[in-house]
Amino acid sequence: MADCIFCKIIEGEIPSSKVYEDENMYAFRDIEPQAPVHVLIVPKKHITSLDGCSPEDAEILGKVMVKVKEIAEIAGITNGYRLVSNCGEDGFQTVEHIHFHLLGGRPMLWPPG
Ligand code: DGP
Repeated sequence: MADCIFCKIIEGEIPSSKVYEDENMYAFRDIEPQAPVHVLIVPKKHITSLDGCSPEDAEILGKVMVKVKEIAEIAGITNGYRLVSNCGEDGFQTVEHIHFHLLGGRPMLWPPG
């Protein structure tokens, strides 16, 4: 997607601090970390959000989910984490390419606010 910032990061047109990459996903450090460890896990396919995904995306999204624990380990998380996908206006989604925030390195608050 030509004007998508995450597509540009995946293509290497915008620099990022890579944590993990395979044929399906790219994970990198968030530029505005909300926790001591804050990684964005982004499917390489340009899906806009959870609202924008379709049944054909189930395989790739499943592959992301089963890879989370490995990415957490690579990122240095040792005591649990939170995985968040903001969706739409009330979800405070700011980049319209589906992504999962992997947050760790401190106890998380609940409810999240
Ligand atoms: P969300 O608000 O859920 O759509 O999250 C978007 C996240 O993307 C936000 O935490 C900041 C991060 N972000 C935006 N632009 C860049 C960038 O150019 N590089 C990196 N590393 N992160 C970015």
